[in-house]
Amino acid sequence: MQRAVEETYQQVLRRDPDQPEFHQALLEVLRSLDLLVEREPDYAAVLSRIVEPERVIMFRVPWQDRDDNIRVNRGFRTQFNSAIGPYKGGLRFHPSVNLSVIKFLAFEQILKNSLTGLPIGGGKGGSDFDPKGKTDSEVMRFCQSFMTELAHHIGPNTDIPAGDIGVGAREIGYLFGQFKRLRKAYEAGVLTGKGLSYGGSLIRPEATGYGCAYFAEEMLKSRGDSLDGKKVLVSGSGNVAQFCIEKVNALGGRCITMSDSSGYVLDEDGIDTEKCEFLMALKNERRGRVSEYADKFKGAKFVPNAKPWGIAADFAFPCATQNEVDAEDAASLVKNGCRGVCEGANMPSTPEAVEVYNEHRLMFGPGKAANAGGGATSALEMSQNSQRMMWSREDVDARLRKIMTNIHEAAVQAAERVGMPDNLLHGANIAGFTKVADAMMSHGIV
Ligand code: NDP
Ligand code: 2IT
Repeated sequence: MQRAVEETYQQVLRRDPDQPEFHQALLEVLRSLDLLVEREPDYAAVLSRIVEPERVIMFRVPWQDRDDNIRVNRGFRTQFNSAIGPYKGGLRFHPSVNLSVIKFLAFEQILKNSLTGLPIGGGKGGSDFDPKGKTDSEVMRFCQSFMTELAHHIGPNTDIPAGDIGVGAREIGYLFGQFKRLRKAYEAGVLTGKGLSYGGSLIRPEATGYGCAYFAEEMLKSRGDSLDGKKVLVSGSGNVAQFCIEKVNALGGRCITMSDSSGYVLDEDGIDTEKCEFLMALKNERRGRVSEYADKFKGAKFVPNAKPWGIAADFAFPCATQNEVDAEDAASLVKNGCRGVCEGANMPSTPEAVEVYNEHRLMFGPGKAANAGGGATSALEMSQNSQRMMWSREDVDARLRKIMTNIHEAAVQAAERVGMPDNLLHGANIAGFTKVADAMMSHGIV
């Protein structure tokens, strides 16, 4: 590694030795930036600043459960980089959330948001609160308490949160309601992923999953191929997975798996439109487990405590969570004929899994490029809020598709710039970084 790159990494390890997820995300990016700095050494000057968040906020979130017990969770918001726009990124509610997880996600978000071509910086937040098994009233009280503190730090021109794992339409509604009450003003652009009745954008719920399928279509197109007729594995069964399945189907593919933390479902007949509707109602309304899908549809089977990566298929879309595909899983994918992996989730492949993809020349769409459609459409929601207008479904979807095409193109070009054609991971890291770094250099040492 170039000296400046290595020193930057060592400094982070010394300062925050207990943040493995952040180290992993950072090292992956630094390996790409090493190629850039070797050719364009001026960029080295930005490294020590871009790895340090502009601000980290941690706070107590007290709330009362249904039996009047006092519960205390921890809230986070990492405002990582505002060089090209206000901090932007989701909120994750999951028991595994800690500062390392939030910093890895916020760091990824800087480069991802830059890739969209829209003026949004990078941030992420959340809590170790577990919405599973909680009543709507408990979730509402938690969201109100969380927002009571977070409201001091966000605004339509400073920091704009959205959803992520465990934060969907219900949570965004409660968070917005409390923000509006505290602020005594209607600042619609403070959150994205809002309901359509109060400032949401058409296609925002669909955007991450649709965008991921569009990105895979671009990767295949560059090789004269398409998703049409492809057998596809999907993991997860939440927001990203649901709309990824829907769009892959629409593009002629056949999705045969989904999963949650209890196991996976295999449906060789394909998760068609009707079954996808059942899945959405199961997950978004009844908040049940994927095993119920296998109870409902003949031919589908539920495999507990396992991941879907051992099933033979042409393409894989990991859409659940970080590090869900390891080297062994990657080897199974390869052995069973898989030709490409497109990441709906953030950092779902371990570095060792990515090595296996590269060794076997799989097409690889890294998360920060392939799942950027969510953040991009959030920025389109902000534009509509500023205009006090609402664009049509067709309009937003066409913009999303164009953005995904542009991201693919930018990653291809940046990969060529450092002599690594076809390596979209290096390409995405470098294309995302250079725009932010150029802005930081213009701003002086701040
Ligand atoms: P949801 O909460 O809607 O769904 C998450 C899914 O992943 C569920 O099926 C969940 O299963 C599963 N999952 C979560 N954590 C784990 C775990 N530790 N082990 C196994 N399975 C797990 O979240 P999203 O669909 O919004 O997010 C999925 C991924 O996509 C995340 O990595 C997120 O960061 C990323 N992403 C999301 C965007 C968005 O717009 N929502 C945008 C870009 C990326 P269970 O219910 O059992 O926990
Ligand atoms: O990881 C992500 O890009 C998100 N959770 C969505 C961020 C956003 O601001 O819509």
